[in-house]
Order: sequence, then structure tokens, then C-alpha cells
Amino acid sequence: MAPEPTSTVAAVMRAAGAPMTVESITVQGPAAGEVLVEMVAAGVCGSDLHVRDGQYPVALPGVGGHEGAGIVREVGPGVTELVPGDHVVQLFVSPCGECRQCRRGRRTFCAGGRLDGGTMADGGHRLFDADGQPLGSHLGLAGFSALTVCPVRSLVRIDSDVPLEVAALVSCGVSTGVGAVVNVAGVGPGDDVVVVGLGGVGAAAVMGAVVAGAARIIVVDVNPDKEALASQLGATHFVDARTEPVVEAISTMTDGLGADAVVLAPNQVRPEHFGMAVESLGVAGVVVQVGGAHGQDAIPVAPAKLMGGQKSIVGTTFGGLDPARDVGRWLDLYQAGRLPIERLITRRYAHGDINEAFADLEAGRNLRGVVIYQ
Ligand code: COD
Ligand code: ZN
Ligand code: ZN
Repeated sequence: MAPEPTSTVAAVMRAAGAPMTVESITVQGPAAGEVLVEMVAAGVCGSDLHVRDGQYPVALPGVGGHEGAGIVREVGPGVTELVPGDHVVQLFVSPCGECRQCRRGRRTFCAGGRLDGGTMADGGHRLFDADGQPLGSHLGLAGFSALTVCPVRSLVRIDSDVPLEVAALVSCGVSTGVGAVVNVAGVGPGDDVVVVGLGGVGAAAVMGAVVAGAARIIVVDVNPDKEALASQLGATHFVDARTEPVVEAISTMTDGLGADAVVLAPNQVRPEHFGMAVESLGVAGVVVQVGGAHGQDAIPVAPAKLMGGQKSIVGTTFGGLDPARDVGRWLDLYQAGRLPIERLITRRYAHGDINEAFADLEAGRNLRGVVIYQ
């Protein structure tokens, strides 16, 4: 017999580009291989704006939220990895652990590891509105619902000493930004690093560069308010891309040698960013594309520019995350006081004020706004 549905509250996307409505809904489940999670904190990430505005395919009506942490309340049949009371973070990938990519430590690229159709792995829904209509679960997570059902494979248990608002950010922004620098660019002591776009993800990249021992950390943004934030996080230089010639500024700041890594994390990566980034690299430097580049079909960089200085361009969506290794690694650094994740939290919002958190993110007022559930 199917379990009784549970009532809860979720921020529901009903139309692309429109504010979400905070509604009473019901949750059904967990089914086999799934877990019922009571959300405690959910970060509002730059990607959530793209989702709300319809730039990423998302099932409507549906519930977004891919950067959260909470407490396990119930486990479905066959789940042995977690028990009620465990503290968990959500991951927007659901790795099987067995396919070729998983076996080779590339779990982010698990075949079938991305639930992007709004349904769970069995094709069904777990969230329903007050009229009984099914609601899509974004990436199988729906972290903007106070109670949600997630695949056990998308959850990582964490130490219950870690504040869940901090853990929530490791779920996406911290893993993406720190991982882009440490795992993907392979930044090491003495390297010079440029981070373009100081949102939550770019800020995490700056922290990753600090932890990796970078010498110069140069932040490029179009919002001059980000200069002070950059310096508080450990950046050594700031370039205002609206008023300064970026390539020349970076060249001067790196004694004419160029950077070892350029991380592209503006909310929209545009064609000219690639040219600027490659021009800003030194010998054997690497450009890491983190931000999405909607509607673009080519990178306008002359191949000779790559060949001559052994430069490379690489993309990443989740900072080369290996969940089993990295979630704990970033939280260990936090607990040791070496990765001050709490500094990314600009403001906390009640669940009912979630649209304000989106508006503040869009206006550039937040590194991270975090929804705190009661
Ligand atoms: N040059 C420099 N900085 C810029 C420019 C520009 N041309 N345009 C905007 N910026 C700055 C903004 O002022 C802001 O400071 C920053 O870029 C963007 O920050 P946020 O807070 O809006 O966004 P984040 O940090 O939360 O997210 C940024 C992403 C790049 C990750 C996101 O927008 C994105 O593109 N996601 C798609 C990729 C993806 O899915 N990644 C995995 C899940 S997040
Ligand atoms: Zn994200
Ligand atoms: Zn797999």
C-alpha cells in the first residue's frame, strides 16, 4: 500500500520568468532508492535564475532548488546508506557508481546521472499541488520544498557539527568554484589566478585559490561593489571590467607574464570572454569555463594562440567534483578555519520571501542568499 502523502510548503515555478508562488503541496514517498529530506537551508545560485527564466529546460509547474542541506526523515525501500536523523547535502548529479565514468572517478558525468526531466528515476512524481497535479522536481532535488524526496545517490551524509546553511553551499556553489580552481585548473602554490565574475561561485573560486596557495588572485567584475568583497575573501587585485582594459590590467598585475589560470564565472559567458581570457594567460595557462554560454556555438579564439603558449580551454559544470572525496574535503577545510564558507552568506531569507532572494541575486546584492526553513 502506498504511504500517505505528507503536507508541506514549496516555492512553485508555474511560468518561465515569473515569480514563484509559495504553496501548500503534498509529498508522496520515498520510493525505492529514495529518501525523504526535511530541508534546513537552500542557497539561491546563479543557475536558479537561469532555471526560473526558462534558459534551462525545466518541467513546469515544478519546484527548483539544487543547492541545499537538510535532515533525513524517512528512507525508502532498499536504502541502507542513510538513516533518519542523518544530515545530508544535495547533489545535482545522481551517480550510479558503476558506469565507466563513475568507475574512473568522474561521477559528475555518470551516464544517466542527471534527472533533468522533472521526474524521478522511475519516471514518476513525488510532489503534487493542492489540486493533485504533479509538480516537477528539478534535478530530482526540489530543494525549494520544505520537505522533499531525493534519490539516495544524490545525497551525501555530512558531520552533524557543520551548520546546515554552510553545508548547503557545498552542495553547489562551493564545490563548483573551489573545484574549478583546485580540481580542474590544478592551481598550486605561487600560481597567479584570475576569477571573472564574483558571485557565489566566483567567490568560492577565490577561496579555492587562497587554499591552493595562489600568489596573485585577480578578480574581474562589472560591479564595482565587488571590489571590497573580493579583498575580504583574499583577492589581491580587482579589475572593473566596465572601465578598465582587462587584458592590459592583468598583464601589468602579473609583471607581463600572464596568469596561470582564468576562471570564467560571470552569470553569462559571452564570446569575447574567451578571447580576453586566453590573452590574459601566461605559458601553459588554462581557462576554465564555469558559467553557461547560452546560444553560442563557437569559441572565437585563434588556434595559434593556444598552440604557441601551450594554453588550454576547459569547461566544467561541477568543479570536477568527486562527491565521496570532495564534499568532506571542503567541509574539513571549513572546520579547520581554512575555507570560510560562511562569508559567502550575504543574507538569510524566510521561505516565503524566496522571490526577494532571487531579486537580490539578480541585482548583484548577494554572494549567496540562503533560504532558511523553520
Ligand atoms: N564580466 C565580469 N563579471 C561579470 C560580467 C562580466 N561581463 N557579467 C556579470 N558579471 C558578474 C556579476 O556582476 C556577478 O558578480 C557575477 O558575475 C555572477 O554572480 P551570480 O551571483 O549572479 O552567480 P553565481 O556565482 O551564483 O553563479 C554563476 C554561474 C556562472 C555558475 C551561473 O550563472 C551559471 O552560468 N551556471 C550555469 C552552469 C552550471 O549549471 N553550473 C553548475 C550548477 S551552478
Ligand atoms: Zn548551482
Ligand atoms: Zn555512473
